[in-house]
Amino acid sequence: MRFDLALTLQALWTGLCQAAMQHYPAAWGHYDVCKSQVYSDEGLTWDYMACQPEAADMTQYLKVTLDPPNITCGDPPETYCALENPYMCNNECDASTEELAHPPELMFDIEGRNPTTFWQSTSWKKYPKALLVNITLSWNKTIELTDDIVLTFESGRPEQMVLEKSLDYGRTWQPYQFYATDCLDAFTMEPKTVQDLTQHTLLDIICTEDYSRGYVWKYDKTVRFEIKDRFALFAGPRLHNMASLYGQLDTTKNLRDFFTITDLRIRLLRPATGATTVDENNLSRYFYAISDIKVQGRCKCNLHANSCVYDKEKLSCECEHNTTGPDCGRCKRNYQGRAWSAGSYLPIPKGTANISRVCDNELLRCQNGGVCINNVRCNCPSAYMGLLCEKPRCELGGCGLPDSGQPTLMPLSFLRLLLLLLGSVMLREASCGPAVL
Ligand SMILES: [Ca+2]
Repeated sequence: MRFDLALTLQALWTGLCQAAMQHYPAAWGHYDVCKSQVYSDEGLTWDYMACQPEAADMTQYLKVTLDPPNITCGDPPETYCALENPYMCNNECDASTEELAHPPELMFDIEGRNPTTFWQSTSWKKYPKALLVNITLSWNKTIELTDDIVLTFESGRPEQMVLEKSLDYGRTWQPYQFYATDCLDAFTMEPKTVQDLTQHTLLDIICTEDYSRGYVWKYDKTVRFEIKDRFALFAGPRLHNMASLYGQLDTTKNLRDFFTITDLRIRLLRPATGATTVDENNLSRYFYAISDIKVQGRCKCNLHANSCVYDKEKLSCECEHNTTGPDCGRCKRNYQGRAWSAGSYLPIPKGTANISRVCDNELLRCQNGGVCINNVRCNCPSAYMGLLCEKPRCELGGCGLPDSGQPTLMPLSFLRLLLLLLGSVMLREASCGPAVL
């Protein structure tokens, strides 16, 4: 099942963009400014810096897909019982009644009011066959996670689940974390927590029992993937030393890729049962329900953009530094004097833009007597224009080369006569229209 919030998202994004467009003073390590004008020996020129968009709530820009597609409750309507009390059966799901429907988009709406809104699966009526649900979140864009992924369950938390990520738009998947009440039994993995990780084992994939034990509905409703605890291994407990983290991200591609995704997949493998045995006479007690999913991140722009736009249901970076592409992953046409490279967080605080060069003394020279300025522009003689001064500057009507054998431009007076004639014909055909002359 797919859903689409294009219109609302567009409005939200416009608001966000306006906020993002305001340039704040270059606070230490924020990388929010891509370039600034400076005076140098050659006059006013641009100083380029590494830059990245601000972190935002990324759930506004995703598409959600459920597998199997008909796993959402309510078609046909069903009544559910409470996990802790099989005789309390007042949870009704009916897809055709708005107040009783639990579609997937309710995992991404704004919470804070009571009662909560949530997506709910069908119950485990095919027990002992496993109740499996895949929830895939797709951005169709590389994004970098900046905060913990948090799932809030309305039901008991699942006894077994896996969080997976993709970096290639869903073609291949890697696990991010395993969750189980018994890691050994479920995945033959030793239970661990994020606190067991060190700088050297940060990329290890662990199974944790922290978020599966206990089925008390009112408490312990969240399942986390701890991004900040992992950042803290380099940046310190309160992330006060982000320079250290940025330095590591700069030099370690694996680490950078670890926090980068295009898709997330939540694989729900076994619902909460609250006991060692399943009550086969009351399978309406077992199901999944999720009220909220939080994913904070930013568009990956390779440190070449400080804003990202959402247009036609797609995020893309607003690239600077003569780069282009959804992730600013290549040089703009005519700006390929040097191979493309990502910007760098170093040196702190401004980083390095690693700008694609327009001109240099070896590969891409300014032509027709132009002079290369700071590798980013050619200072052209007055008779020439273009990036490399390759085009003669044309005066009005003066670019023709009458003796070259190519068709010559029509004289201006002849053109005007032709337009007059055309105009009078059109005026006869229609009573109103654009003025011709
Ligand atoms: Ca909700």
